[in-house]
Amino acid sequence: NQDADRTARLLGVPLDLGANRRGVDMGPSAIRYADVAAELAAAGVDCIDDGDLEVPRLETSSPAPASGVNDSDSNTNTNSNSNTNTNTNSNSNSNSNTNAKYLDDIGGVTATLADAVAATVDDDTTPLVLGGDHAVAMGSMFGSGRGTDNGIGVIWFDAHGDYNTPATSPSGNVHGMPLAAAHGRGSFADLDWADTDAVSEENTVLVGIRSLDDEERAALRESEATVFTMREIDERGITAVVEDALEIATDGVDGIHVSLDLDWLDPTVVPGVGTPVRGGVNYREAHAALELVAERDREADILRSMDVVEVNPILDRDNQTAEVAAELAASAFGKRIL
Ligand code: 5AB
Ligand code: MN
Ligand code: MN
Ligand code: MN
Repeated sequence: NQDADRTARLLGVPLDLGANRRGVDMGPSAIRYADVAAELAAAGVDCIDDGDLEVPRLETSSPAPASGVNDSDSNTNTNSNSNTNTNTNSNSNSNSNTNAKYLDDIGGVTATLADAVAATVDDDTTPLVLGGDHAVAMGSMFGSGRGTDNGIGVIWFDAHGDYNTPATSPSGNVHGMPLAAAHGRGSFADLDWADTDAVSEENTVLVGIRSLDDEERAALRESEATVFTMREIDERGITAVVEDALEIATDGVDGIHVSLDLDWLDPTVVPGVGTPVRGGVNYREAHAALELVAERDREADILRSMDVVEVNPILDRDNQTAEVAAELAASAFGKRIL
């Protein structure tokens, strides 16, 4: 056991409405089954498990926005919050969100999660959000950055940029949009649950990217975010790249959110992801990266919140992707070999 003085709060969010296939809703269970609590204990971290948020189920939700034209009764789910109807002016932008499936339901989950994350951070406890698809990161970021003077930095470990908007998305899947939402891009600027002040764009760093859609690439190029693709990792090595990412993400903000999409790793290491892309980081590189986060945190107390997302047990083999998720979270929270 090690001498960290951190308390982690597990917040499970079994959301799959943001992804294009079933299975990631079982991620929180699989990560718990992989004994994330014991992994965290080995890092010297006390762990409180708050269980799972209630989320609308795919079977009882409609992909079209409740605010869409002539579709005012589509949002019939009893779990969705009353604040999910985001377009108060139904004529101005009711069409711009129609290519974001289940956006109203996802907005309700986001708002609930953001409140839980903000309360956890206020309590000097570190939220570890267990996804669920990557849309949950909106709630993590909005809650983590709430009330900060300068917003928070973000390190986004992912194969993908997740920088589409409803207008640019080729799939309509919201898990490809959370970082664009955090920066208030496109129609996300009009949604009342999307807190565009929570995250500082210039303190946003994407690491390990290897799959971008055309409009998404253009949006990222003109954004203030820093993108380290796999090519930079190939050339300079994972530690140099992550050191730079930490420098940029922490500069002038109160702390950072670390968002770990398991498809960041190579699919040979993590078969249980819904959108695998060849050519990702290997097991040791992933640990090195998250151990550097912990090292910087020991020096300067930078880690405000983290999420581990996109674990799909249906596609996994022997729960190994969930195990990797649990181990990497523990590394970020300070687990050391010596
Ligand atoms: B993930 C794609 N860019 O927008 C899209 O797994 C994939 O959270 C998004 O990174 C992948 O649908 C979302 C083609
Ligand atoms: Mn991804
Ligand atoms: Mn992602
Ligand atoms: Mn995915």
